[in-house]
Amino acid sequence: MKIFFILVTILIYNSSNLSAQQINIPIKISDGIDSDTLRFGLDPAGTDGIDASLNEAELPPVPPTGIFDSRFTGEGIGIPVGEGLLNDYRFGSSITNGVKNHRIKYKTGTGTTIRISWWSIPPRVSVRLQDVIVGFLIDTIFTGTGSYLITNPLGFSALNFTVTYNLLLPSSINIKTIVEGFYNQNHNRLNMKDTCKVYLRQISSPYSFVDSSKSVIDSVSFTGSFIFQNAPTGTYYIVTKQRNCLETWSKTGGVTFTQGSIMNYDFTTSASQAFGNNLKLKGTKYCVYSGDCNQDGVINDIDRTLIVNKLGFSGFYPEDIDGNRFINALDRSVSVLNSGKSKITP
Ligand SMILES: [Ca+2]
Ligand SMILES: [Ca+2]
Ligand SMILES: [Ca+2]
Repeated sequence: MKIFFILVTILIYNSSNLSAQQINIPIKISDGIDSDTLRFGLDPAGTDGIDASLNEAELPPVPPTGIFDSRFTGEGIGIPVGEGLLNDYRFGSSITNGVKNHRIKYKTGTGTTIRISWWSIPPRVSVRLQDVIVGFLIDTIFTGTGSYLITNPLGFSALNFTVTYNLLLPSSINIKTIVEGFYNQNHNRLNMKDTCKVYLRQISSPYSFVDSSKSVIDSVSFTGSFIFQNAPTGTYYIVTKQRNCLETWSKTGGVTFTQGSIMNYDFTTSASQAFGNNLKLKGTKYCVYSGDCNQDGVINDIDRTLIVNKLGFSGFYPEDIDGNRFINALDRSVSVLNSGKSKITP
């Protein structure tokens, strides 16, 4: 008897381990007399179908009139779960951003109304309940803790149950970078603030884009905060692009990126902070090369011609290499000095 008890305990322990879904949210459906607990959520092993490993099992057919029942169904939404499920987990994880379409159906036993209750919907998850007829006769969004009463469960015997997950927290990198031409050594500041675009790229060929962000580089701190909404944790190259500078890649091998955290990267401390040491020392700061007015990745005669054609212009132009809002021989001279330089990529 004792051995049997231990065996059962182990079996229960193992099966609860098996069903450790990453996101597992209960709701209760009750007709006031009888009730069921239904569960939904996400797991990397989850599919739209029946996932036995996640404790999903097809229910028997809906019982006859007079017997309470509630379940997730795939009817009408193209989800292949047969007669339906008490547990309906889908593919995803604790960092998923996305929408999952479920449908619930229910019938009263001896009760006359249906109450749906929830008490542990996690932050950044919401559920929209809608009637399946037109979608606005019942249309309510629930989060956190609460309940919803359906007074006419014969008229509304099924509801669309749309779950929105916003679990991927934004990540940010404070990037310090100096545009050579804008940098005023005497005052240790930039002549102007300017927008910088940053791309995260894979560290192996073909170095695909992972995410991008845009921010303004402060003229005193030389830093901008770049928010990334999509990139998962990994190792990436940080690639900067600015108005008239060479595209510049971060150091060889890439940079560790931790999703949901605040990180820092400094291009100004040494040449090797850029791939191929593609930075220029100005005073004590390593700067990105200025002069690529047409942003083709190389500084050459074409850029110089663009500057010459705008000599005497005032305003905000990519040909204004030093950022003083005026185009003259000084702008041209920076481009000439950097002639022949090009972006260096893995
Ligand atoms: Ca499933
Ligand atoms: Ca160019
Ligand atoms: Ca200028």
